[in-house]
Amino acid sequence: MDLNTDHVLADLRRDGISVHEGYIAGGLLDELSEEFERYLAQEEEGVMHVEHTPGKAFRIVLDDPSLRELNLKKSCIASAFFNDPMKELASAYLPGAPFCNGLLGTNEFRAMPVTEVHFDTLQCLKFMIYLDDTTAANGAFSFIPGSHRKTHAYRKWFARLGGVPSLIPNALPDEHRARVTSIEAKAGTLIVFDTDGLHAGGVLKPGTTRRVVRAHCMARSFDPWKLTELMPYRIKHSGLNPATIYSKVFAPSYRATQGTGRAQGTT
Ligand SMILES: O=C(O)CCC(=O)C(=O)O
Ligand SMILES: [Fe+2]
Repeated sequence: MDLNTDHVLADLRRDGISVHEGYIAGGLLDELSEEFERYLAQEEEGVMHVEHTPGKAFRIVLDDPSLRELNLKKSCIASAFFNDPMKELASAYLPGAPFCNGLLGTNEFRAMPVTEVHFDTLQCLKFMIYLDDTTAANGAFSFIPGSHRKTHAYRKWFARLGGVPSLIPNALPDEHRARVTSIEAKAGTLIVFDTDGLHAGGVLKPGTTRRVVRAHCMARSFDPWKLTELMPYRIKHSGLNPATIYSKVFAPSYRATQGTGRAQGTT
């Protein structure tokens, strides 16, 4: 579990993504996999099942102090994410963001897209580990390197103009899937990414499965300008909101994500 934080930071700033094959190896990978199956089969204290359309998912609770303490003692999945290099990385990349307040395990087995091409409505730094060898055939995570910069500017102006951050149009029509690069890699690979980069869970071929664990650190959102803060609620939530008009001009092909909470950055 070696991570050179300077290199990862440089990758993240340039591309929005950094990939590390062999991050988890050998016995530890087997332990993570066994624990994953246990949690998927049954909830226990501090571990809850959550809705996940292309398959099944569980959440390891880390945002409650006592459950966090319990999970850091008993869960090797939680411990794989809670370490000093990841903490250091998160605080350098997203200063002030709480460290890994969410941790999710997902098992996809339906032959359908895991997600649309999107950026998360709330910006996060995510750490994702493949538990299986993963290729485009079984829904590999995919990403457009460098796309985080445009989203960041779009998000900043949207918020300043009075847009409701969780309502920012954030998904692209399916023809944009041709633009994403599939991250095909072995079990035990760590992918660190800025969710402002355009990304998608791939499309599973019939009969394939994919298992992934991931943790997220959510950035603080931009503050709106004083004047837009005073906007009446009805205008804020209508097509007259200056942010909505801006979005139509700046990012005309974007629309709101349908489906998973992950696209909202909340899981
Ligand atoms: O599961 C995937 O491959 C994509 C997930 C995603 O969109 C996210 O974690 O923000
Ligand atoms: Fe996402």
